[in-house]
Amino acid sequence: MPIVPMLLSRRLRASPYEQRVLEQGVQVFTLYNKMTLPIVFDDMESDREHLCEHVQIWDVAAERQVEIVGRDALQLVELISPRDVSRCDIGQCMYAPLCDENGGVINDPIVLRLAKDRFWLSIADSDVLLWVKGVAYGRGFDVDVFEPDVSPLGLQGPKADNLVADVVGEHTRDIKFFRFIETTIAGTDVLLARSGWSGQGGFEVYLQDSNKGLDLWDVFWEAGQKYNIRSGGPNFIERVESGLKSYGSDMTISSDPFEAGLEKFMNLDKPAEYMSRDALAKIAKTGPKKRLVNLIIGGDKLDSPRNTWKVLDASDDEVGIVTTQVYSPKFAANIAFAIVDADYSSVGTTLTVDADGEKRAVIVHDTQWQGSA
Ligand code: THG
Repeated sequence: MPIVPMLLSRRLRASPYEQRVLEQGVQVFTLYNKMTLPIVFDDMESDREHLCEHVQIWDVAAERQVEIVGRDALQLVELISPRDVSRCDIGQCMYAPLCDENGGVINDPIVLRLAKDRFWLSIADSDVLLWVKGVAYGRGFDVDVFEPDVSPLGLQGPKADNLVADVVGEHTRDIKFFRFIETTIAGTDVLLARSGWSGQGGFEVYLQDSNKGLDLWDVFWEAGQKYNIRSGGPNFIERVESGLKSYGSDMTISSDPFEAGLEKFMNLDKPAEYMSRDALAKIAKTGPKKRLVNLIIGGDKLDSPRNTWKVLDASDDEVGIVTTQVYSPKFAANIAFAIVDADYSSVGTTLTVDADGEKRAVIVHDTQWQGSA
């Protein structure tokens, strides 16, 4: 896998945890919301193994927040998402796709409701702030929309519960999935949510003062020694095994949310106005033209996550593209996500991919990777 160095200039925005991440010997960063996002420390496979057994501390400050606050805040969040955000309690997180007037997916954030009229969109990698500001201005809404000084820190893995209970208190074991509390850790006010971009469970701590980043890190790092804590990051192998899709790779503004498999996170009949209503109603009737599917790719172990391979039918016509691909030690197989024409999306469909000139057999698999081990 080719690894290229990145120059950490001021233009590439720094995380408040960066000093620790560098001290911990980060091997690979990716770029996310114009920030560095550390993703590999030891190597992808051993990072994955450790994540599934212990607890890791993740610098996910690049998951930026877009704050929407003011009298019309709910109306604005409703307008930009097909999910019924009016049902989101204060203290609740909701995974809610943002869709434009054509039904295109703008982003797939976690929405946090901090107060009746105050929300954070915890965004994936696309420019949400400017779009939301434009919508708010165009509609004359009474809201402020801005990027607050908030930097999430992830604690992921099976021992995250014990670690957070030790640091914050036993009551944190009762925080339900996608709920958060307000608390103080290392002398700084944070939100503590049960969430995170792995299938291994854990928490996300939303730091609200970047001057306190290293203090917050150190508290968990020291308390985590007895749990064999290590630095980590969203793991490319584990996330595909767990079925987590990444905006920019597995869906883009050209995807509709049906194609992207986000039906579960939409309420097309919600009472509030939303700008994608007509477009999504149309697609709901005909069904999407394409679908994001799981694929098993035959042949040698894959060693590059770059996603440019075409999916071909029996006559070598292009019927899709691979969006993410990786070798999974757990399933002893090359596992992948691909966007294919809906006609070729049912489980068991056999196709091929053009793997940089080499043809490989592929099969559409179910979304849980059942029976692939
Ligand atoms: N945490 C925070 N912000 C984020 C992410 C995160 N912003 C960017 C990106 N990740 C947003 N995308 C997702 C996608 C999936 C999930 C979370 C954020 C997720 N999905 C669960 C699943 O698919 O199993 C469950 C979703 C649900 O049931 O509501 O967790 O990770 N702060």
